[in-house]
Amino acid sequence: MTGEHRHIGRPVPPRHHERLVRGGGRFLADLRAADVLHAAFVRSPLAHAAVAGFDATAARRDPRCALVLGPDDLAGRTAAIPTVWRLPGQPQESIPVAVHTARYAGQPLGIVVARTPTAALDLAEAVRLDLAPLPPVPTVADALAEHAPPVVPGAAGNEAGRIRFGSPAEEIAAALARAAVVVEREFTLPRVHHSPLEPRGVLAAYEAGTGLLTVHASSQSPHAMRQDLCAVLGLRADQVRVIAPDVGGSFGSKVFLYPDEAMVCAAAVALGGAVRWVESRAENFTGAYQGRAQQATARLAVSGEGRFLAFDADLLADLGAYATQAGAGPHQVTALTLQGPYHADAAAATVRGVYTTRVPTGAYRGYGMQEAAFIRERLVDEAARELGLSPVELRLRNLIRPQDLPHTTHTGLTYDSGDYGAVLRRAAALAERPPPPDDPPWVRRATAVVAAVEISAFAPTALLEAFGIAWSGWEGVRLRINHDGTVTVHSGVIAVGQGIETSLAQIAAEGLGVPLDWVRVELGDTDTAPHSDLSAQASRALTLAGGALVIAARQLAGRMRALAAGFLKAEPEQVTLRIAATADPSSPEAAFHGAGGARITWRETAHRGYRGWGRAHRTDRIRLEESVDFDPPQLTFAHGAHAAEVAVDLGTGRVEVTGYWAVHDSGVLVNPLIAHGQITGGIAQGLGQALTEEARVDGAGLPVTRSFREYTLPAAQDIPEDLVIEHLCTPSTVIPGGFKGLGEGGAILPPAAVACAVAAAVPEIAHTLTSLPLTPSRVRAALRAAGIT
Ligand code: SMO
Repeated sequence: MTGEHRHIGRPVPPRHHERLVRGGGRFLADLRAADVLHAAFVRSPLAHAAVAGFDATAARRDPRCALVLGPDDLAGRTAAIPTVWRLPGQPQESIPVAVHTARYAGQPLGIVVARTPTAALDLAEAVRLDLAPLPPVPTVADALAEHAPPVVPGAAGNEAGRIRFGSPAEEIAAALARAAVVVEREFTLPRVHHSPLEPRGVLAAYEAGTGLLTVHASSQSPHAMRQDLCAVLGLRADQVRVIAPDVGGSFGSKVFLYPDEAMVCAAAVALGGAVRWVESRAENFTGAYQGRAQQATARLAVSGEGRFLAFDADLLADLGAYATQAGAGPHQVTALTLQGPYHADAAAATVRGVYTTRVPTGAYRGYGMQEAAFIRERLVDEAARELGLSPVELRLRNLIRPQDLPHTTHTGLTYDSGDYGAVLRRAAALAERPPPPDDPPWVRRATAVVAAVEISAFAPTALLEAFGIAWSGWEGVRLRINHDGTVTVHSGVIAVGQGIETSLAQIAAEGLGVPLDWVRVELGDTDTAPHSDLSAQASRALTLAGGALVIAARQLAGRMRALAAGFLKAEPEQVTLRIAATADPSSPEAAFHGAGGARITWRETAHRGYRGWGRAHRTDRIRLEESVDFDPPQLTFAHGAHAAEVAVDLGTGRVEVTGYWAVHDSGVLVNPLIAHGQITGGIAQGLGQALTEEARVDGAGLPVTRSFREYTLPAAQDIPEDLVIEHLCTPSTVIPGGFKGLGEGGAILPPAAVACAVAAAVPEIAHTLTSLPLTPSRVRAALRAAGIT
């Protein structure tokens, strides 16, 4: 609009920062509620057992007890939670809330509601469970062993189903046959915890008089939660309102309704009152869904000239005891993105979902793309070693070039725009530096560069339909100029600490040509937000809600101008809008100007519009509100290259990341500060998975990692001081505004970058670097086996 109000691209401090830092956050535990009761769960202490008895007599007799619901009570009050993305042949189509067989340690079997949180915990302990133990099936190998105990009825051999994506088998076979080099390796990406700062939590209040259930939840997808709650509790959509207050991180662990969350809501309905549950960290470690959990046998075929002939993988997905609502979704995305940013004559992957007696797995930041990048980039590295080529050179030879775009991969993904070579070369150049002169002889140091694409704008509804996902992919926004000229944005995406409210405000302010502080962004309430099935996940919020907002702001700016032109008795093109940066909407410094010094302030225009005074003029519609739904024509692909420098201590096996350089193309950046924060956070999480994180159980299937004592997250001192992030920008060709995603990008590449750098530092153990995390003990074992230490 006017040149004074360029907001897109400005590093505006995110709106939530100061409020949260000053303690002004309103997280689930902070919400006030009258007469609220407190919930605790009776959880299975065993990994696998028939629940023969659930005796709550003592608990119910206690005066502090308000309600106990055991498996039989829940069976009468709840239906199962529906799934939305199933594997072909998957026998289990929903997740029961009422269970009579425990299939993982920590599984909720019943709920106790009492006057205080402590009383609820006491009374939950007073419930006497009669469990008949069944054999645990803690690993995929156990599950696939001959005569393995069945986990899920109807799942032959504990297989949930399988699916194959990509080139026909004959093409893969032919490529393997004509290859000069075929590298095949086995990979393990262990289960990991999301570890959000704020664990899960629900505050559910039911009013018997009105029949309304209001649920506050630490959720990243309130509309999805409402749909699931309706299905589980048999309520109508107009009876259920879900609100996400401040959410302290989610990373994929708060996408779906969990059985324990459903129980809290069922208890509120049963009591006709308010019930709160705030998850403890220990419960989060055992009861929240986990990420990754993939094993792969994968191969890369390369010609003598170093041309990629085929990528091929057999992926085993540890689904845990139930296929969650998206089931093997992340693993399917691994299969879809295995080819990454490279040309290849053929590419394919098969996914087999496997049930084990562990907590279910699901979405985690990067959603299968981190796994794909690790497998692919390690294979490329190993092939380079066998061919005697530099790994960077081999990558550059095969990267898809800008002139090849748009390019459709063997799995049917169409990359829209980017310069993969420029990004890789830039990362390599940034990482180039002489080794420090003072490295002791027991330290080996090296650098590696790796590359990946990041699916964003997930997803065109037609694509979801093609994948059999029972969801819509579009995102809607409602943009309103209020009667006083201020601006309100409603969207179904939500803020989980990623700063989306600031980015959307910038897009609206720029589109309307107004100062940023006139714009308020309202998110997270199903009563007021446009419907959104997918909300804040899959690097999609900015591309889809932002894209919709670009369109809405353009339309509304035009309407406002036409309205002002009517009042000024001029044609819209003859009218100019001038707003001083610090003006408020009623200031003469914020006005439309016509001919001969005529002007009308922004506020007066809105005010008259609301009164209908413009109706006599050329504008036939003067509602100062726009609702736009945006369903993208195709996915858009962000991409990036990361370089890691590591120092490997040959004595202890410790890997230190001494330098890290990330170059991303996330299209048009709305807010570089937010982009920097997102990429930094993603890298930190990815480094944790590279070096320390693994959710473990013992032989009986009982969780060993139950706190941050046993489960090590990277701390500030583990993040290299030399962390450099740069952006090269190729605007998306499919998203209005040219935006691409960046929420997951930072997390996709660190494990690949670190493992490839360790391989470069200690080539003698390169072939073993296929399992994460690269803990000192694992690296030292490899060093010892290679006779180095
Ligand atoms: S793994 Mo995400 O929250 O799409």
